[in-house]
Amino acid sequence: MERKYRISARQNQHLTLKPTFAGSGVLALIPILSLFCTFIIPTAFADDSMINCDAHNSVCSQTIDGLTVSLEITPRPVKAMQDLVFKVSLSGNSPGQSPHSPLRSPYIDLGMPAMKMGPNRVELQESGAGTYEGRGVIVRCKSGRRTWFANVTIPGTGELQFIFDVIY
Ligand SMILES: [Cu+2]
Repeated sequence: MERKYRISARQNQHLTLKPTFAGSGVLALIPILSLFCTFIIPTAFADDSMINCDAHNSVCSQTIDGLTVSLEITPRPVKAMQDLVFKVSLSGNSPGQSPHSPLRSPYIDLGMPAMKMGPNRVELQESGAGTYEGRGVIVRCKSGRRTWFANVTIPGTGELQFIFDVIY
């Protein structure tokens, strides 16, 4: 099965996925998402000055309304075109109590600063007390820019944006 995939990947020159990704549903989105990368807003620049999260080396945290929201992306370093696990942890206020008990699980929208990107939402599932996990893929942008954001929405509380560098 794996060998068969490898052969077909070689035949399709544009297919850059490694065989280990076979079977991952999110990868089906890559060809679609890649199309949006071409829509660059010309005035956009200095993306890296916006970086507020060293996702390659650490868990990143921000606070909103007394709630500490941590984002961890694995495996590290964070690479494009790879199946990634996004883990969001809520602490500070009891996650199970009002007003910070999410009406539904938090979710993440991936995108690039000042670029018009296609929708790329990572749905998170509760994996423990105050922790939520989901899988997603960051595509390789044709512009060559490597600054991406993860916009974390906590339903009923608000949104936080983690901006980080991605390896291509
Ligand atoms: Cu892009």
